[in-house]
Amino acid sequence: MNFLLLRSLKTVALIAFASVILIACGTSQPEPDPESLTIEYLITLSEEELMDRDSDGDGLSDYDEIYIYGTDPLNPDTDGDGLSDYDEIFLYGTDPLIKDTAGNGFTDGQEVKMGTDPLDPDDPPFIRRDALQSIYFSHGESELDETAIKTLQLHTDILLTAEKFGVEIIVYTNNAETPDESDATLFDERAEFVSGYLIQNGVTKDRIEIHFEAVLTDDCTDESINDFGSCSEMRRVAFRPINPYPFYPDY
Ligand SMILES: [Ca+2]
Ligand SMILES: [Ca+2]
Ligand SMILES: [Ca+2]
Ligand SMILES: [Ca+2]
Repeated sequence: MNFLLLRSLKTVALIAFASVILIACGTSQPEPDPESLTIEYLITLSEEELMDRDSDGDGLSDYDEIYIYGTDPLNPDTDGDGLSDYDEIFLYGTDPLIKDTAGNGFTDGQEVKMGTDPLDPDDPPFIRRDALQSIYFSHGESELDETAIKTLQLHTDILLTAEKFGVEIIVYTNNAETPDESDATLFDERAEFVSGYLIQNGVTKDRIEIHFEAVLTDDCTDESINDFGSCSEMRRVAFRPINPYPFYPDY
C-alpha cells in the first residue's frame, strides 16, 4: 500500500477513535441541576450524590435529611422555630420537625434565646395571665375572710414556684382621683394586707407592684350592690402576673 495512503488512513482512524472517546466522555458528565431544586428531582439522584450534597447549607447532607431525619433538604429550618435542622439534632437535642418540642408554649428557638431548657416542659415556670383570680373584701373591711385567704395562699404558692415573675396587685376603689379620707385609708389598708400577706409568706417585696384603679359608682352594675351603695367590684383586688420573659407562650 502506498505509504502516504496508509498514513492518512491511520490519521482518519485516530480521529474517529478520539471522537468516540470524546463523545463517551461527554455523555458521562452529570446533568446540571434544574434552575430550582425540588425534592422530586433530588430523589432521582444516587445515594452517593445525595451524600455529597447539602442543598440548603444547614450542615446535614441531602441524603440524611431525606432518608434519615425526614427534614426538608431545601430548608435549613424545617419547622421554622428559629433553630437550624442541624443544631436541633446535634446541639440541642430538640425535634427538627416540631416547633415546640417540650410543648410548653415557647418555641425551641425562643427557649434557646431565653436560656431555658427546650426539652423541659416545666422550664421556664410560667404564670398565665388568668392564673391568679381576683379576691374580694367584705364591705368596709380591710382584712380578708378565710375563703379569700385560701385563694391568696394559692397565689402565693404559684408565685413561689415561678420566682422570676413579679405581680401587679390592683386594688379597686370607688374613686381613685378624689377619695375621701376614710376610703383612702381603707384602700391603703387593703393593699397593705394583700402585699403584706405575700411578703410574709416568701414573695419578696421587689416582685410586687401595687396600683389603685377606680371603679366609678355609675359603672357599678354588679347584682351584689348592697345597702351601703357599694358593690363587690369596688372591693375587688386583682392580680396580674408580670412576665419576665421576652415572649409569651402560645398555648
Ligand atoms: Ca441540608
Ligand atoms: Ca434542612
Ligand atoms: Ca428548626
Ligand atoms: Ca424544633
